[in-house]
Amino acid sequence: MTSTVFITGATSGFGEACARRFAKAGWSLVLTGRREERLNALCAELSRQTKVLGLVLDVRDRKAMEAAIEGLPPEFDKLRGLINNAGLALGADPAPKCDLDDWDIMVDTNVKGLMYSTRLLLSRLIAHGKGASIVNLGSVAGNYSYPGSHVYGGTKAFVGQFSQNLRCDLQGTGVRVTNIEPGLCESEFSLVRFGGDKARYDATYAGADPIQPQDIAETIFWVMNQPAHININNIELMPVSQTLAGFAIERSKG
Ligand code: NDP
Ligand code: 8X3
Repeated sequence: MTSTVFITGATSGFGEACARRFAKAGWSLVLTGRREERLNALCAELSRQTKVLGLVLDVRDRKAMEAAIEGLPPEFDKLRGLINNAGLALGADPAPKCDLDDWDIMVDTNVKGLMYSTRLLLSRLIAHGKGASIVNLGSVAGNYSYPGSHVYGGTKAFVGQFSQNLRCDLQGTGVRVTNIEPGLCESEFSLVRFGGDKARYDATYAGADPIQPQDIAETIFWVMNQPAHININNIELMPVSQTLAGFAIERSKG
């Protein structure tokens, strides 16, 4: 039987790369995102390779998520995989300068949106049983602190702990849970974070040979295709050019 994967945030970056990778391997796809034109274009392209359903969805909209998932057509409702990828950072200013609306959006998307898709799709993954997988997109920002990470890093720490906790509750179902924790990756992530500032986006990646979305897609594909008795708990990956920042010390001038 063909395997089906549900990917949140497939209109760019990791989600789009995952859609291409899984399509190449013949998986059926349920792809979501808010940008309808992009979603339609991707679905049209990949439908030449495999079965694809596009759902224009904002993961923060619980009612819309409930309706869309309840209404999944029969050929897409038997899921083997869920990739909880939709997410974003907004701003990198120090906390006292931040806009509280940006903090709300990060929590609503990275925490609550991920909660909704997980809870609403769990019964379908459990019905598949052995070999089913949930892959969550955490981040190194959930493990280490850096200036300007505050709420973004906090949401990714939630993803890490939620992933571990889910595993406990899914014991005996065969459903696996993995937290992927990347460092610097080149995608629209930084364009979104810096409010469309292209110069800042370019500076973020300049000379850093960052991880590419295709690298993350290969990692996720590998995780989900491990033998059914193996759970990859988490994978933290960084470009070779990036290391941990180290401790910061404020020194008196006197
Ligand atoms: P992109 O900005 O390229 O992609 C983000 C995707 O999420 C888009 O498809 C976007 O679609 C979707 N999305 C955002 N908000 C919503 C929403 N409210 N409802 C539905 N979809 C939404 O970034 P990446 O591919 O790099 O990021 C993917 C994930 O990986 C995120 O969770 C991010 O935090 C995480 N990550 C990224 C890293 C990086 O350096 N790039 C490193 C570590 C983790 P649309 O706008 O059409 O809705
Ligand atoms: C994105 C990675 O290092 O920009 O999650 O926080 S980082």
